[in-house]
This record gives sequence, C-alpha cells and structure tokens, in this order.
Amino acid sequence: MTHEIAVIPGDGIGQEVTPAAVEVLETLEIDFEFREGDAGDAVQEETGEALPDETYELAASADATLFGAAGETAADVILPLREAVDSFVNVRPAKAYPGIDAVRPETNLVFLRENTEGVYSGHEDRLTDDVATLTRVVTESASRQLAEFACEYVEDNDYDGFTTVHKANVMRETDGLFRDTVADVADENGVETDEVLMDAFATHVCLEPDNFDVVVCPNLAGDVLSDLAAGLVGGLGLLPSANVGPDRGLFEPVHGTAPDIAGEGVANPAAAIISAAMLVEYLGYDEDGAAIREAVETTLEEGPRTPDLGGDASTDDVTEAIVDRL
Ligand code: GGG
Repeated sequence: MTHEIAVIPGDGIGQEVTPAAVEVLETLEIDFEFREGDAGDAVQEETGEALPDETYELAASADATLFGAAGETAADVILPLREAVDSFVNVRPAKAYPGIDAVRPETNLVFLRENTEGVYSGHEDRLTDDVATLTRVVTESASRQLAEFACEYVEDNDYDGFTTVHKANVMRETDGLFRDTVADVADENGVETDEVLMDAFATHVCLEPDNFDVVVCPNLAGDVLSDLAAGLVGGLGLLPSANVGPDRGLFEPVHGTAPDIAGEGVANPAAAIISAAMLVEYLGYDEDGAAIREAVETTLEEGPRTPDLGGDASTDDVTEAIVDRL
C-alpha cells in the first residue's frame, strides 16, 4: 500500500528540518509517495498568497502531511492547513530526554490542545485607530470532540486520567463551557480528571512537572503552555506535534521558523523527526515509530548534538547519525 505524504517545509528552519524528517522516513520499509507543496512568507511575497490552493488541496487529499514552520503568515498557513486535515486536536508531548541538560528532567507530559477555535477562530477587527477586538469562540461540540479524544488517549496509553487547564473564573462563558463539557464527557466515560486554572498551571508545571501527565486545554493555552514546557525539557528543538483529524493528520515541530539561525544549517531536526515518528504511528506503523524514537533518543544522549543542545553539529550531521542508528 502506498501512502501519499504532503511535504510542506514552509519558511526559515522549516526548509532545513523538514527534509531531515523526509530522509528518515525514506529509510523505512514503508511505501511512501512524497509530494511537496509551497506555503509561507516567501510564497506570499512572491505570489501574494501564503497558502496556494494547490497546497491546501494537497494536504486535504494526502494520507498525512509533514509541515515545517510558518512565520508572519502563520495564521494564513497553519490554521487553514489544520482545517484541511479536519484536525480537532493538537497532540504536543513535552518530554525530557536522557543526556539532555533539562531544567526539569522529570518532565514527561502531553498537551491535548483544542485545535479549531478559542482566540484562533479568526474573528478579529480593528474598529478604530484606538480599538481592536477579538471574538473568542468556544463550542460544546468542539470541546466534546476534544474530550472524547482525551478519554480514548488516556485509556489507550494507560494513564490514570487527565488534567483540564482553563481560566473559567474569568472567561466564565467560554472557558466555563469548555470546562463543564470536558468534565461531563470524562464523567460519561468514567475517566478521572482534575482541573487547574491556566495561570496557576504555569507556575505548578515549572515547580512540579511530575504532578502532570495528560493536559487538556483550549487552543491558545495549549500553544503557550507547551512552549513553556519546552523550556523545562531543553528547548523548542525537542517538541514534536500531531494535528489529528478523523481521516488524516498533519505533523509539525512545535517550533517556528527561528529566523536567528535560519539558513545556517544548524537547526535541531529532532522535533521534526519525532513528528515524523508520530506520522508513521498515525498510519499504523507502531514499530517503525518506536524505531525512529529510539534512534533519536540515542542520538540525543550520545551525540552528535546541534548548538541549541550545547553541541557543534549541523542538522545534516544529526540526521545522518539518526539514519545510521535506524
Ligand atoms: N511548526 C509550528 C509553527 O510554525 N509555529 C509557529 C506558530 O506561530 N504557531 C502557532 C500555532 O501553532 O498555532
């Protein structure tokens, strides 16, 4: 069976780490057909469109998509691409790996981020020179779909339950609906949950990250708090993600375009390569996913390492080491 994979590197270091992930996938004995699409700031500059229709269609029809990063055009690229694959949840694991100098080496958690609404719904207006507004959308149906996924996720991965993070004491209607819906679904499925206000969570996760494992949160909170967790485990170069939909998925490192190092060939490819492991697992190849993870983990522990992790290796050196260990 051939799996069609859309490859959309985007901008900045997306152009460096996405080919690294493809190189790793090419070493597997799985029949992939890779089809590349353009998106991002550079395409916008060239054509006036950050996400050409053909790229959207590519992601909407492929079995899975590998995405790199988008910069200024993130809202015009990532949000429609997630919509193209019908993704309702962004799975973002944040794990401290052996051998990496992590601020909190005991960190091992997974964010399940709502992926369609909240403040990322796109309802923003500039009313006057002085006033800009944003409408935050939360629906019972999207909160329910996320919570149902979370219940299945904790059961499939042998977790005791999950923590819901929200700010319902201030955003009473929106986060109130989110919190109550998630709690109802957990109840219906017999899954244990607790809840923490998102500001308090930001402190607690820094002080005692091992108090948390699966964290269910609204869209913006998941985006921000997973970057915070990246700081606990050694940096953004280590966080992969899966945008999961019912029939397809889009897999991308959590990091952005990193303009400060783009073009230098020293970006850490680990996050993109672990995202590729999540892609093959999504397609049902669990053993291949585990093999990629093991090769990445050994490389993180034994080297070579890119400068963000204190090494002096290039993206290519690290990718080659991972491929050799597969
Ligand atoms: N690879 C992820 C990426 O390009 N991140 C930049 C960004 O602004 N992301 C926002 C989001 O993940 O919703």
